[in-house]
Amino acid sequence: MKQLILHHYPMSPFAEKIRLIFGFKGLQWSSVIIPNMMPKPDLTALTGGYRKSPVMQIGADIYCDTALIAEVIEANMPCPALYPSGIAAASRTLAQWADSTLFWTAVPYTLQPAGLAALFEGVPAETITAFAADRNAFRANLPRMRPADATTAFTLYLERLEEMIGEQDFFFGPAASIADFSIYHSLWFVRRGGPVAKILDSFPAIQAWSERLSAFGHGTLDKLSSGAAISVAHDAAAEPSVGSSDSHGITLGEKVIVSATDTGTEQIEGTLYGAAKNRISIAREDPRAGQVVVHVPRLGFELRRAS
Ligand SMILES: N[C@@H](CCC(=O)N[C@@H](CS)C(=O)NCC(=O)O)C(=O)O
Repeated sequence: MKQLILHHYPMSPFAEKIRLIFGFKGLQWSSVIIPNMMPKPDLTALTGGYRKSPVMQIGADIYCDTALIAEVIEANMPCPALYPSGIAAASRTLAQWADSTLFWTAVPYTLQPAGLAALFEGVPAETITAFAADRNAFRANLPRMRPADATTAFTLYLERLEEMIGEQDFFFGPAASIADFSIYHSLWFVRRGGPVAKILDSFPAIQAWSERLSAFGHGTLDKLSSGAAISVAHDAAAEPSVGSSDSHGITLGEKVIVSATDTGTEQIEGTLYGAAKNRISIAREDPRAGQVVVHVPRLGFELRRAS
């Protein structure tokens, strides 16, 4: 299998989702640590602007968003399955809810003053101020949830999840699926919040399930510098285009812009290289990375002509 490179940082919940999927699949991967706030010049040399964590790189192919990254990992290593037959659609749908609604409830729940103090213990005040300003811009499109509302909603979600898991090993029965990994990373983040993590003590089925998930580990990894990852892209050729099943009336080769619609909406500009049912691929030229192809999922991204 080709070298899998993950651009991420330790405290990133969405990165934890992918690190654990690497463990689940028993994969070997290369770890590039990126900054946890802007600027991220070596990451955006590869992505053309996309700034979120994580990003997966295979040669000159750059995969954004964990929904797509998980699909690409599955295509490279189908067993054990992330989308087991019979529960594939249900697990994708629950995963989408967890990556959006559950995550954006767990974050304001955790970042109330007591959780914030635990997460940023020992961090200089000016770094915390810079981080807060970065995240205010990052999530400007989303409504703000106050701590009391976040606590109420998060408690209700945990009660539902506890009931859903019941006696089962995983959310859809004896086999893990993408839903488990998507639910896990939000709770993993809450667990880092010191006193606010106590909320999880009241949910024994979730606790037991969390331990099953974390036992997958992170696979085997080696460290790579961001400069070396750029060289890997520079020296590789991207995979052939997936062709076009475009619904936007844009033909391959036209100049386009894609961007996420929820958070981190920085634009990626290039030419349309591929337009599959669930994936958009954009070719772009970077002074350092050379010709790269950036892939984003359809869901959660918008595509438009550059002019
Ligand atoms: N939908 C994205 C969400 C990724 C995301 O929001 N990641 C967070 C970190 S866990 C992020 O990028 N925050 C801003 C940053 O790290 O600069 C995905 O599934 O990959």
